Amino acid sequence: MSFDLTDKLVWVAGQHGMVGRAMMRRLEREPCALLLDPGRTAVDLRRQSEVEDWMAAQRPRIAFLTAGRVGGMYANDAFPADFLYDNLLIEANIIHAAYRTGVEKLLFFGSSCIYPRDAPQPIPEAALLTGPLERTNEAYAVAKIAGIKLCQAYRRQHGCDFISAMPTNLYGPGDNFHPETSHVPAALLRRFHEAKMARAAEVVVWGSGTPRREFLYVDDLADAGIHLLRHYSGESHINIGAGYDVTIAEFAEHIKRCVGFEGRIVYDRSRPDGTPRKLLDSRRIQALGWSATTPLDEGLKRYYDWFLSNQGKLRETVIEAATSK
Ligand code: GFB
Repeated sequence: MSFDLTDKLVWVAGQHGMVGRAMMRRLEREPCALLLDPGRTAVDLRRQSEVEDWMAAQRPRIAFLTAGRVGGMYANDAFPADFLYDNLLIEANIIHAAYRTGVEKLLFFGSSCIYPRDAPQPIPEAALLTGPLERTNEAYAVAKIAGIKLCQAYRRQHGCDFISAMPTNLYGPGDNFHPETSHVPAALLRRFHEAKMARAAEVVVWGSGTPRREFLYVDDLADAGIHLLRHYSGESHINIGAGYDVTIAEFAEHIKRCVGFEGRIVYDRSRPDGTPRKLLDSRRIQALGWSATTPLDEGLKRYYDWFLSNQGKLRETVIEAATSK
């Protein structure tokens, strides 16, 4: 099968986030039309009637659901109400409105944290809901699992061609560089860079350095998203990974080398490690004809070049207590 994008109006929900921006860059090479996000003040994606009215007026034919509240392990742990509430509302509103307005195909992006903390490695899609989740990101994981189940339910009950993809840990242009709420790639890139500029003797890395993570360059993810849209239609979510993992200590060494920092690395063991290992089994997407192409050092080089040329306008998402508003 090959789903055709020609002349179709495509909406990337969340097009100002890292994944949404990468999707927009990738879609510029496709023969489709791109719908610009209405902006948060015009349409709050957590408000059902605002989403329904906007989608009914714009009538996108294809939707990529990248919008959501995201953050690293500290943000997930500190703001579970926001992560659960915002993500549940955003995905339920968009998926339901997509059904009501006859969206032909929708791709929902989840996260590798949907899997049990002690899932077998590499993690197959079938590991979903087979064991307890990692405590620090349980709220976000439950919301993302609900998104998968929404796509499946609308497919079963209404015949909607809604699919979902589970990316591994991501990095790339447009990342959130807030020192506390970011994921490890942005936190370390910034910290090593600032330490180099300040000629500091050491850089602090959270935790023990022993957890293992798989890192995917965000433009590879966007390419996988287009590939799945074209070539996949089914109930199961599909993993998207790079195919190999590294320890956080090894990852810190890669960033240190990329930035050119010459001091020491020290570990702050008062900070949690989170899940011990998260490596996705990406054989299903590989069988569909897609594999990641950006090696880690090449991706990090592009990431750092982007960081250097965007000094002064870096995104630093401060997570505030949205649910108390
Ligand atoms: O990227 P990160 O916050 O996400 O942390 P998770 C990954 C690992 O890096 C953990 C270590 O073992 C951290 O202890 N780490 C070292 C750091 N230094 C730092 C630092 O300065 N900042 C951060 N943030 N980590 C997230 C979930 O889990 O994965 C999300 O919380 C999402 O829900 C995302 O699913 C993909 O991989 O642990």
